[in-house]
Amino acid sequence: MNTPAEYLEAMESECLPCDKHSLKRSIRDELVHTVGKDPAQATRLDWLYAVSNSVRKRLIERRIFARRLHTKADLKRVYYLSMEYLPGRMLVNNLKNMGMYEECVEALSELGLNIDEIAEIEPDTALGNGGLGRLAACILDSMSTLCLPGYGYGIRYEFGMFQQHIENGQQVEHPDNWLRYGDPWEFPRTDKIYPVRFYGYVIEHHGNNGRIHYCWENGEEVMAMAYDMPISGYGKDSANNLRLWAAKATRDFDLSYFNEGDYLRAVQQKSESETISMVLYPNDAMAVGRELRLKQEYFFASASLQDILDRHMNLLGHTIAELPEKCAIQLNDTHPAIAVAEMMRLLVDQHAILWDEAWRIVRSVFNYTNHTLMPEALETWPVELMERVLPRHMQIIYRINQEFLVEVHHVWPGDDEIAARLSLIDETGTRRVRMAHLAVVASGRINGVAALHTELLKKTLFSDFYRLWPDRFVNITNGITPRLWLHQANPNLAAWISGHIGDEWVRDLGELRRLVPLAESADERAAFRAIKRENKTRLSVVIEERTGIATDPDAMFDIQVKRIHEYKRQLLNVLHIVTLYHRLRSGNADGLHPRVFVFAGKAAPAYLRAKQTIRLINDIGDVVNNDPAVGGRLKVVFFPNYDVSSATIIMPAADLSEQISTAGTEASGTGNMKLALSGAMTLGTLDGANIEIREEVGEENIFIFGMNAEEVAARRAEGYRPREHYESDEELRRVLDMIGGGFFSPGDPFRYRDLVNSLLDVDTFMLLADYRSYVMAQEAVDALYRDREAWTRKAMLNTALSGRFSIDRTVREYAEKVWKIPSGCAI
Ligand code: 26Q
Repeated sequence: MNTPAEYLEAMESECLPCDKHSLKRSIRDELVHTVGKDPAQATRLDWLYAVSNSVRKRLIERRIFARRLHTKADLKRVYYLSMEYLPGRMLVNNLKNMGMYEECVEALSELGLNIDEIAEIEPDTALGNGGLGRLAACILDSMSTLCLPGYGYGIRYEFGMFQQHIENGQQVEHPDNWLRYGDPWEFPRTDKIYPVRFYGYVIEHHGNNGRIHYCWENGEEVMAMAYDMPISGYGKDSANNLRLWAAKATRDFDLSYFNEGDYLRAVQQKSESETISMVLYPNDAMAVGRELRLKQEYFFASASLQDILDRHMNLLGHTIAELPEKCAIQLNDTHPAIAVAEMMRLLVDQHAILWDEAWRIVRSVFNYTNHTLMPEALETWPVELMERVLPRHMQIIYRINQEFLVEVHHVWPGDDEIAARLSLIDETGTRRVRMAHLAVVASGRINGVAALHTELLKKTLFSDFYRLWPDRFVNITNGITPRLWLHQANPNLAAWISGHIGDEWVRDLGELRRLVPLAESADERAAFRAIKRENKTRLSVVIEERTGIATDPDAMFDIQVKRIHEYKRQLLNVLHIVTLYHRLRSGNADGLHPRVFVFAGKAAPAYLRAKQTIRLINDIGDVVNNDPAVGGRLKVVFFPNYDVSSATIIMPAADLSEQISTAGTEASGTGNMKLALSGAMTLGTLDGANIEIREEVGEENIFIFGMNAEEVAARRAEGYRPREHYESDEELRRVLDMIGGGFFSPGDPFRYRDLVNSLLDVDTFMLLADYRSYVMAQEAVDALYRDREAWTRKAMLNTALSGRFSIDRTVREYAEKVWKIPSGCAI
């Protein structure tokens, strides 16, 4: 098996067939022999497992072949280290990627089954919070599709992102017990198991070569065991691997207690060590600095690096000196940044590499993607905590810092201020390790996730580093996978597109540009509208099932779906809704086209302001949706438990995409791309990737409002006084008075008073400053929507001109600018 052709031939002859008959036989066989059920008595869940197992067998074959090919060609491996992955459901994704979907539909139908009814009971794999985790899943999809040898590493959380229930209008969190019935997509690897140590102390041994050896001793050991999930690519018979670590108690530990005859203590110890991989932290200022979180980060970083080195040396037979040539590691934000110190420890303490040589290797292997500028989201760890949990790493960080500050001193002699700003240790207040600085000093490339974001990184957060090492900073604008977000989520639009331009677009999204001329055809506009209407009908049905609210698919669907956060300004959207409501009640909005406002998103459990926003949306919905004066022209929906699978229903149904963060706060956004690709018009600020969406679709095909990032900074600098807007804008005053005065919470009139007061007094994210501009942009939206043909034309151009936001373009840029590997498909 030397050439790609031979590879494909070998696959053909050795792998399970994927035709309808073989699948049908396989599904029935799995049902009986693996699930252990009589077809006459099997439940939907039984069938789901039978089908998933049949697909899994074919998927692992692809993985085995792809791995052989990568090994044979001795390619440079890419390791993506992320604490989060949000792939969602696997079955249909794998079937469609592997080109077996139709065959499976038919096989199931011959068994008297409907694929949709089976697929919809699969739980989402929701091991992430939001954009960062979904991006990681899109990147894995792309690396498999482009046949790049990419490995994902992460944590197999027993409980993923919490399930959001809405009770009395309020968010209630429930545990996400996604492994309850077992995960048919994972392969437990009982032989891939590594020890990870915490606590203890460091002993110095003076060797006779004059070198000091550091031994980290005592403390606690936990084992990290691998679970592999093969990741299918589209078409090309390729698959990569996502390796997730689960914590298991060490046998030694149990034994020592057993020996002391303390059986219960031994069992308790076991469950304590296994809590490390128990639960995903919701992104939450509260979680920053928590000991268990630090342990999760180190557990995952250490296991991944031990595995990477094991593969590099023992499986592939390379030397440590060959690391830079044979592997690239990508840090998804600072969450895995402790890996930098861990790699130094493994190289220096375990493999006896000299410090300088080890540091040179680290610097040419690691890269770091930053996803936020917000100070409260930047990870820092108290030195005291780090010293206790990871004593050797703290020493290593001190040494890295010492040598780094010498370098700084050479460039800016005597400038103590710049040294203090750049230091890995923040000495203001209780001393803390700045994980972003650790990631920056160790990385060959540091990237932001959209053009504006990267510019702001260079100008603000990392400005001193940028002066020091300008060439290390690059921009790589995010993208989304067209496989999930168009091919699978929007089958009708996908079929319409393929009917016109063939189906290469699934692999090469730039092809969509060929649809541009169709926007000028009235018939095609009608076809496009019909598809959108079907998608809206599909969403309406689900909304009614989950909320009891009836919505009209002929209304404009105005959508804001994303985590609930002050900077994303769901409240600005709320202010507009109340403005319309007030206008309708006072007879000043007669021409308004009916609208359905859909919100969805989770609030971090301890983020009270975000939870209150959810409650306010629901309170407003209760009033507006039932007010006869509104006559059904406005509907306000809070769609519960937003996750990847509900996003696949919501995105295709959008007319208007709300991307209204305060300029300079949203690193990129990726929902904005999913919505534009689905033919929604964006209403947004000049923030994150909205700016690049405007460049692609043209400024006449997007609604932009509000201050830009420079104006926001200038307003902040001159002293922002939100109350002036309240005083000068009568309509805004009415709206805020209604909310603050209890109009939407008559039984509890003070419920939103603090919220409104904080807008009047502080308004960190400048909602009031952008309010009037937003309302005017909304008027332009309404006017355009009433011109159906003009709207549809622009919506179609949004789809046609979104090709740049394919994750494949993103991954190719990483391959070229960061990982330094060719991105052509080897198969
Ligand atoms: C940190 C410390 C302790 C506990 C949790 C966390 C934590 C977890 C997740 C902090 C942040 C996150 C997630 C961040 C995130 O999703 N960022 C988004 O990343 C997207 C992909 O680049 C961007 O498009 C979004 O703009 C950005 O907000």
